[in-house]
Amino acid sequence: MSRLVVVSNRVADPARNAGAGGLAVAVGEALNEQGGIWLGWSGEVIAETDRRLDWQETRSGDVRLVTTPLSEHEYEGYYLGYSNQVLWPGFHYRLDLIDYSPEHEHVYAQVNRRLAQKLTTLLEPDDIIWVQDYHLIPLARELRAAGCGNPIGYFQHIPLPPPSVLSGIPGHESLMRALFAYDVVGFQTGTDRQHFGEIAKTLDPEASVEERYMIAFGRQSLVQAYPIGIDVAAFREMAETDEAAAIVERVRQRNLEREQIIGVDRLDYSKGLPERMEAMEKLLENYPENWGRTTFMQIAPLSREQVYAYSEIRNRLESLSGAINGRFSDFDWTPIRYINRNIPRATLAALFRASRVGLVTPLRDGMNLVAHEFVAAQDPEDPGVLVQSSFAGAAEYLHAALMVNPYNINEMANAIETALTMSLSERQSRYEQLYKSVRALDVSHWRSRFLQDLARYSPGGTA
Ligand code: ADQ
Repeated sequence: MSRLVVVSNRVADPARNAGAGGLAVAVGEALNEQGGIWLGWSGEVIAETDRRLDWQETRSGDVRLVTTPLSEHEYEGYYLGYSNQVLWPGFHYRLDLIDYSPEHEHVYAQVNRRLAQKLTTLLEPDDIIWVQDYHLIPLARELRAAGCGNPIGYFQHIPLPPPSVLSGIPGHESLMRALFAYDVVGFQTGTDRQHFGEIAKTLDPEASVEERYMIAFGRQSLVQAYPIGIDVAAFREMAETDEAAAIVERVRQRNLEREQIIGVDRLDYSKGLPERMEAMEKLLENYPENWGRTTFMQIAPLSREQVYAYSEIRNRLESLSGAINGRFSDFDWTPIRYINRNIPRATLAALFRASRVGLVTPLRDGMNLVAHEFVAAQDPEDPGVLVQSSFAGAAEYLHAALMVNPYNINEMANAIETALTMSLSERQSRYEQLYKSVRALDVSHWRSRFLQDLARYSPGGTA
């Protein structure tokens, strides 16, 4: 079997993945099965002059973890700058939040070159290379320039906007051209793939877009939607342990006869958190029967705190939750519990199970794995209801959720009320359909579909 080489912004130890989510588990398991290399940033940031800019290598079973720290300059330009102040907002349709500097774009390209240079010293002829996400779009182009003929695949975890929005991202042309250096390009949804076809045609009038392949800039790539999911059985098991049952019981006792609504998101402006709090306020205004009877728990660990847009949204949420609690709380009831901490995954699973409603209402999201986790954690006999934004990638796959427009606060409040008052039989029937959808998207399918296509559709492959 060929070795698998994964390149991602951050590297995790696959042997210590028990508590981790999404990407780390999916990629770690593939590496454990196939053996190979995982290359990327160690997470350390060091001074320019520090000699430790060198690479470090550790082993985890059959997997070599090859990591480098970033210099302060690289961290600033590649990570905080171009990746997270240009590509992240731009790909999430937030051109208004782009903060661009040509120097940052230059450093982004330099870091990609540095990673590619290291990788070329490690590669063997039949290695298969799988690159993850928007931090590393130019990597294949750099590898090709260095003479690498191995199969290289790219998966984008975040959305891809249509050409009219994408064209606002400084450097977009070069990035889109760079994607055609990959043999396989994967997106989360059919919509993202369709946008890529439109973009290819906009940028290259000779481009051809077919059902499986696209040709542009003189190269052909296999381009497909490979929706990511979670390890459904593992998450469900976590929600069904005795420890989980004890947490569910504790939540129920604390809440007395009250229903819990839950939201779990990194604190990011793409997740629609202020709108969600406003919807809670509207629910209490329009349906006062929920006073004293419903609590909303929002868990939102802080992320990317050095970026201004993130401190701004944090301030906004603190003042919103404070204002709503000030307005509606009583001596024995607080409508919003707002928590900025990371919570162990087993506890999250139990909290999902203890909740009557799950709010997954991003303004834009590649997939959103919390939607999958909420469903996987439910008690089939007495399941909660998923309220889901139609702008989450998950909306393309999880049809039995209550679908909402996260910009329409009234509509969201009404959907929450519908969820809170839904009959047991409707909850069960929606849950059954949702559980089927979540199972069909299990992360093992994502991984094997992508890697099979990459192995088949490669220079020496059979496609
Ligand atoms: P994210 O934007 O991070 O991922 P998401 O898919 O929701 O978004 O995954 C977040 C993960 O973090 C979930 O597994 C969740 O349980 C966990 N998490 C969130 N808050 C937590 C907390 N307080 N404590 C512990 N765990 C917490 C990006 C894209 C998404 C895409 C994924 C996978 O933005 O659109 O679905 O990658 O491709």
